[in-house]
Amino acid sequence: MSEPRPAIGIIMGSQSDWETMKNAADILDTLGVAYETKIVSAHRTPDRLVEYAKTAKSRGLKVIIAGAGGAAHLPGMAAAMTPLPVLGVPVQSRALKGLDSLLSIVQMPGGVPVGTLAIGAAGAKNAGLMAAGIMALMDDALAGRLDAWRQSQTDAVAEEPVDPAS
Ligand code: RP5
Repeated sequence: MSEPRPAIGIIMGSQSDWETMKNAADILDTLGVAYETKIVSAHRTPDRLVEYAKTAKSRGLKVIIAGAGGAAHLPGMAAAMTPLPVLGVPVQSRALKGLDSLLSIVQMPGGVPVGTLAIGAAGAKNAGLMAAGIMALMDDALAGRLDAWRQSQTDAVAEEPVDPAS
């Protein structure tokens, strides 16, 4: 049996972004959503970015998760070249702790949207959850898995705090 065609594209500006972006991939694995991953740099591989963004929809992708750090132009440039929803993840930079990444991604001009998540691992995880939520609108089985995951997260929260193990 062939693998399901990926509906989610996870792209990132550098290999160094993978530690963060893996959090998006991990939650999609947990929820059973097929995805593809690719390093696409707006600055170092601009032709790869153009090819990726312009063919994303015709290749069957439904949502793009784009993570980058510093002068993080990848999500915005991808959004400029595809009608698909683009979720932007600001990767935590060494110099400015990701504030530069956040501002680079979030301040898009009206007309070219990027749904911007939190800086770092939480943002990547939530981008994966949001992408799954979008796909769940068209997939009842996935909607059920997402509901179950959310319930297990709720169930895992204790009523009272305990002292950490010494
Ligand atoms: C950005 O520059 C990447 O998204 C990465 O977050 C940052 C640093 O890249 P490397 O110098 O680690 O390759 O393009």
